[in-house]
This record gives sequence, C-alpha cells and structure tokens, in this order.
Amino acid sequence: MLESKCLPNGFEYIEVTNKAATAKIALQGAHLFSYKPHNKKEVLWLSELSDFEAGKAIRGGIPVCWPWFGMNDNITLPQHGFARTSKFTLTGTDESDPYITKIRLTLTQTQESLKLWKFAFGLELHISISNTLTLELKTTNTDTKPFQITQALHTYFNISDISNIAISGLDTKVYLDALTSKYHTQKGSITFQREIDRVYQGVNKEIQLQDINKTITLQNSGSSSVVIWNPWIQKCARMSAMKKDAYKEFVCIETANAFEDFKLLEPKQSHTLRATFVP
Ligand code: TA6
Repeated sequence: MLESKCLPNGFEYIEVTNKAATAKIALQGAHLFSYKPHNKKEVLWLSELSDFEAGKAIRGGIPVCWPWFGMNDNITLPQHGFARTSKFTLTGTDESDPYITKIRLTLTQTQESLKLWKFAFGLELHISISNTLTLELKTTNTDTKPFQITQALHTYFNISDISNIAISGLDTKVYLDALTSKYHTQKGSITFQREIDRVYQGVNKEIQLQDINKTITLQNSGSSSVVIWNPWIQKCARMSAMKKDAYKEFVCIETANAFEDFKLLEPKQSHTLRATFVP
C-alpha cells in the first residue's frame, strides 16, 4: 500500500507498507526517512529535532547530496548541493509484487537550480522497498555541455550506541581524513572513540556495520568512495537539529562519488549510483 500524506504545514511524504517492510519518503529531497523491515528494528536514524519544513534538509534518514558533495568551491552555495532541499515529483510506482514496492522520484532543472548550477539535468531516485532496501540515483546530462558531479547517499544508520559498533570491509583502504586533510591507510575495522569524518577510496567490497545482535550489509555500485562520519561530542553540540548526545545514536556510512571519484558526464550520458542495504 502506498499513501500520500501531508503535514499541517504542507510538507508532503509517501508512506509505504508491504508484506516485507514499511518506509516513509519525503517528496522534498526524495528523502527516505524511515525503513523498517517487519520484525526488525528501524534501520535509519532520524533526529527527534528534525525539521520537516520546506527548504530545510531533514536531519537523518538518507539525504541525497547532489550535484556536489560537501562544500562547493563557491562557499556561498549550500553544503551538499541543492537536491536535498528541492521538491521531487513522484513519477512511477510498482506494487505488482506484494513483498516489493518500487518508487521513482524525479527532479529536473528549474529557474532556481539554474542560479546555483547552470546545467539542464535529469535526476531520478529509484527506491525498492522489501526485506532489503535499494536506492539507485541516476543522473542524466540533458544539457548541451558536459558537466561534472560529486554526490552521496548520506545514510544515517540507527545504532544501539556508538561504543558498540564496528565497520568492516575497509581494511587496507586509503582514506582522506577530512579533519586534517591528510591521507592514511585503514588497518582492520573502524571503531569510534572521537570525531571521524573520512573519505575512503578504491572501495570495491561489501561493507558491514556490526552492532550488538545485528549486522547490516551495504553493497554499493557506481561508486568507489565511501564516507564514514560521526560528529562526536563537540561537533554534535554545534550541529543543527541534533540533540546534545545524538552522536551516540547514529553513524553515517555514505555511498559516494566524492573527491577523485567525481563523474564527468557528456551530453546525453547517464551515471547511476546504487546502494543496497541488507539488514
Ligand atoms: O559527510 C560528512 C559531512 O560532510 C560532515 O562533514 C558533516 O558536516 C555532515 O556531512 C553533515 O552535513 P550537513 O550539511 O547535513 O550538516
């Protein structure tokens, strides 16, 4: 079942219920902010202080960072691009299998987007909701000039406590430490005792998020960069729409095309960034 819902302030979202799972997706940003397979815990973290308001990115779930990841060279432009605060259109649904719901949300250039980024584009997010979750973010260059993108599915995972988790699958990978701008090589799995903001490169294997009594596997394609982020105590206290100790409740593992993993698209060319979550 697929229901269109609207908050009193006009904020629209879609609620999905099928035989395998439930999910909620805001039209703004094509932002999935809840995914729960039946008989399992909520997979995504959502800040209880999150605004559901036009023009403000939801804090939690899976923000779509596009057409740039992080800060733009022009620092007056919004961090992580404009897709996450733009209203998408629901352009396709498929409920033919009672265990799988498929949704397609679409964004194209507007007068507003052309002020921020001067290209015509087609952006589609295909979401498949079942006992696993798949997101495919397809960018098509509909302009007459080539363009370059960086991007991420900036997933906030719901965890029991930051001190309980380990992330494996990135052993031996080189990463850029965004806090020091230095490169290092990962040894073993990642655990958290302080702020971590890293871009792992050359990633070509599954990633596992291990928590007490559960493991979530993440399979990426169209991507060789993965961002791992937790703000820890001080940054968390400074972040918008996050309570003081929220850093204990989530970790971000982001399926990305970041930094050297940018994509250059010629006119009519497409690129798809794909993430599958196996809870
Ligand atoms: O992906 C990590 C990161 O770029 C961090 O540096 C951090 O600031 C975060 O994303 C959240 O950014 P936001 O713009 O959503 O506050």
